[in-house]
Amino acid sequence: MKRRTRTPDDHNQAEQVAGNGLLHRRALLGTAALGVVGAGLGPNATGAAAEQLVEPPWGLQAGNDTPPYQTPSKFAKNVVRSLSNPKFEPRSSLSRTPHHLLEGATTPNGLHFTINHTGIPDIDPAAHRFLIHGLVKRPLVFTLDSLLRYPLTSRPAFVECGGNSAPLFSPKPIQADLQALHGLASCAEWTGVKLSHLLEECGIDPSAKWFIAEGADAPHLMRSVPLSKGLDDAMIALYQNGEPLMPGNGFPMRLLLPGWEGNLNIKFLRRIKLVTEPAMSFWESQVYTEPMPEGKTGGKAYQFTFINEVKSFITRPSPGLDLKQPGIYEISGIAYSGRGKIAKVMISADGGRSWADAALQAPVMSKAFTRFRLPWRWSGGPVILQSRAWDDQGYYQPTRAEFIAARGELDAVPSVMAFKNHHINAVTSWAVDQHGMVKHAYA
Ligand SMILES: Nc1nc2c(c(=O)[nH]1)N[C@H]1C(S)=C(S)[C@@H](COP(=O)(O)O)O[C@H]1N2
Ligand SMILES: [Mo]
Repeated sequence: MKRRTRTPDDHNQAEQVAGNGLLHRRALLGTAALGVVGAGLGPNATGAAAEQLVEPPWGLQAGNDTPPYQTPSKFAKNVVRSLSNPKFEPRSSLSRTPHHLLEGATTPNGLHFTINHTGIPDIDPAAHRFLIHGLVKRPLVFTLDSLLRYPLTSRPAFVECGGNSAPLFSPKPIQADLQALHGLASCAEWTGVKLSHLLEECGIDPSAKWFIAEGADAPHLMRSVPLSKGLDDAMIALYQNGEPLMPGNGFPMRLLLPGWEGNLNIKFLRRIKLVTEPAMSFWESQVYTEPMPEGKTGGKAYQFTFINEVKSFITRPSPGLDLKQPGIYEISGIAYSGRGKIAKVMISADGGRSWADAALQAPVMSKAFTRFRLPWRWSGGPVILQSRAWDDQGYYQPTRAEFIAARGELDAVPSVMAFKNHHINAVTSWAVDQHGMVKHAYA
C-alpha cells in the first residue's frame, strides 16, 4: 500500500467512514484533522484565557522521599485488580486485570491477572528444583541459578484463562464492567530459557510425543502438552516485564506456552515428564473442556482445546466510563490471537451494520496484545459499539450469532470453573444511551 501524505484538505476533514460518527483512522494523526484546528483546541481542552495558571502546593515545597520499590500515586489507587476470594476461603483465588483503566499493550506486573487454586506458595528459589525426566536419554535437574547460565530470550505474550469472558455465556447480558467480563487475560514481556534448548540437552527419546508439566504448589496442577509445542515457542519464564516473576504468576519459574490456554502455563514449575500419551489429568478432562453443540453429538466434548482464538474488546468507553457530553472521543481497545499476529480490527457504532478500520498500534507482535484505536464523534444519541478482530492466520472473531451457531445454545449459568463455560471469543457490545451511560448489551 502506498504511504499517504497529508493534504491541506485533511485539516477540515474528519471523514466519517461508518455509521454513528466513526471517523477515518488517519484523523488520529492530529487534532487538526478532526476539524477543531480553527478553535486551536483538542477535543476537550478549554481556552487558556478562561483560567489563570496558579501555583499549586506541590510547586512550593520539596516532595516526598523515594521508596526503594515505587508504587502508583495515591490518586491512582482505584487502578487495582478485583478479587474473587478476598477472605481467602479454601477455594481458587482469581484476580482480574482492570483493562478499562489501563492503556498500551503491556499489563503492569502488579495488575497481571492471577488464578491460583490453593493460594500463592512462598517458594525459596534456592530450595526449588525443576526436573526434566521420562522419555529422555539424560534426566536433568535445574535450579534457578543453573537456568540463568543458559541463553535467555524475551518475547511478549498474553496469558488468558480458558474461563475468561465466561459471563458472555449468560443468555442475558450480565451488567458488569470490563474487568469482570474480560479481566482474566493479561500481557507481559517474558524472559527465560527456551524449553527446546533444555529438551535437546536431555536428549529426546523418539517415542516421546507429549510432556506432562507439574507445579510445585499444593494442587500439583498438571497438564499434558504435545511435544511439538515444547519444541516450538515454549519457554521456562523467569522474568516478567524485566523483573523476577511475581509470586502470583509463578515465581521462581513457570511454563510459558504463548497463545495457549492459561491453565497449561504451569506456574511454580517443578517437573516436565516426556511421555507417549496425554495423562488425561483432572484439569484437562474435567475442567477446561469444551462441549460440542448439544443435540448434534449427544453431549460430547472436544478432547483438547489448546489455542486461545482471536478476540478483541473495547476498553474505552466501557461500562463505568460514561461519556460526559457529545463530541470527539477516542475508542481504544485490545485485540489478540493465540495463533499469530492481529491483522485487522474493525469497529462498529451501529450494532454491526457498518464497520470502520481501526488503527493498530505498532509494533504488532505475535500472540501478544495489540492496542487499537479509532476517533469517534458521538452526537449524543444511543449507539452500540463493537469491535471485531482478524488474525494473520485467516481466523476472525465470530459475532455472537456465529458463536452460538457453532457452539449451541448458551444456556449455562456462567462460572469460570464450570465445564461448559470455556473459550468464548464472540464480539462484545457496549450500548451507549442518550445520556452517555455505557452498558453491556447483546446485539
Ligand atoms: N502451579 C499452578 N499453575 C497454574 C495455576 C495454579 O493454580 N497452579 N493456575 C492456572 C490457571 S487456571 C491459569 S488461567 C494460569 C494463570 O496464569 P497467571 O496467574 O500468571 O495469570 O495459570 C495456570 N497455572
Ligand atoms: Mo485458568
